[in-house]
Amino acid sequence: MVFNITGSLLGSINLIATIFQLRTAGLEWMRLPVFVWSELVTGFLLLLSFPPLESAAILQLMDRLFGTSFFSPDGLIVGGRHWPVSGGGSALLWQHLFWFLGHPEVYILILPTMGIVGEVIANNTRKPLWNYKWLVYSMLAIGVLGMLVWAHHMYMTGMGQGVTIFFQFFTTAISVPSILIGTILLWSLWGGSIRFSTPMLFALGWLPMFGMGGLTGIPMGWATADLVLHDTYYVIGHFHYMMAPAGIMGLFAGLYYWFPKATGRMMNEFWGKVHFWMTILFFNGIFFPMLIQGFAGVHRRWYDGGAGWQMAQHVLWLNHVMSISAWILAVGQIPFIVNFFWSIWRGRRVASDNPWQATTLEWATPTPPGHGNFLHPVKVFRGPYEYSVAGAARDYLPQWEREESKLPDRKTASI
Ligand SMILES: [Cu+2]
Repeated sequence: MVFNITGSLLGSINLIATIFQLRTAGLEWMRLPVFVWSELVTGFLLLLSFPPLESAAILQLMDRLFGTSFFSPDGLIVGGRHWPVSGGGSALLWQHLFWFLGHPEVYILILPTMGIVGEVIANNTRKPLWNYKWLVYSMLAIGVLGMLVWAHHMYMTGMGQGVTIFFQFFTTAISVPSILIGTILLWSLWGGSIRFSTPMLFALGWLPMFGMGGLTGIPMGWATADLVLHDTYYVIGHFHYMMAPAGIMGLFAGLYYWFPKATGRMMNEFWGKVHFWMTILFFNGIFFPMLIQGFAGVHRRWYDGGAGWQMAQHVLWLNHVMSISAWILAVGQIPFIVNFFWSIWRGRRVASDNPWQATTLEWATPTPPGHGNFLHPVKVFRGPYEYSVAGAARDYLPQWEREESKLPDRKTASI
């Protein structure tokens, strides 16, 4: 805990110092790329949600080793014997502390991918993100609301109607910024001259996967629907759509996008596309059938996968679909692994420090970036996504270049 608090303090001081440093370099809040925003919100969620879990883990360790009973109730029988402690603890307290990490953790994993997808979409549509500011506000709103919804995992614990209503309300509320983010990123495609590069394919794949993950979550945010769906494969399907197809598609988008900056070489586009199609198709082959099985009532903790249950018989064949999809998905990662390592040493060298003709600051660094990142101090002159500015010589105006567009007032291209 002491380490946590010290770490948090040092982290905050570092963050504030960095922000001051950035302001003197001309970087205003609304000039930050969305990926930086997403990492900022993620950083705060990490600071706020991990210490409670770690504290809870220490308390649990004390229950196990030193005879305390933070989480052990009265009359607990383990292995046929009474638990040899005083009791009086609450098992539900453990569940609360776990989900106080567990829910924000979901946003910790998905928020950075929202940022990555924003970067990749702006770069590959060659136009500013539509409603950049509302994308930022939505991510901030998710950061705040994400701390207030943890007990929607616990409707079945009998925690009472008042508490349930609180968590239903905020769970429903958090779908608003989430849907806004999906909509903003989707509408940013409108009217763009789209480059279907590998990172862009993964970013485009992220959109429907994030949609599936988000929309399938809404019914479970309501206690009445959750009575039916709780602990079924529907939950597993929903959760994995968010964490695996959406989370991992976003991760790959970022990996293919920043690979040339990190290594100085391009990854192979053809094998990147093979990897994309294998991944998106077979991800769905695994997780979509789970939603169907969940509606049929297949329980997540049946040891036999449903074989011994009458109500599961007509959806049992989907287990094979999922298993086969999982194997093909694994095979589909081979092109990526080979491409990744082959490209590190043998890939085509990048022609410039900015091979995607991007606008954000990381592309002003040498390739690969050395110690201290920038060779010279950089100054920021404009918003993060000044693509296709009318009157400009090229279809992108990097943040660090002084050249002004001929349009009168185009300080933030994002409104
Ligand atoms: Cu949750």
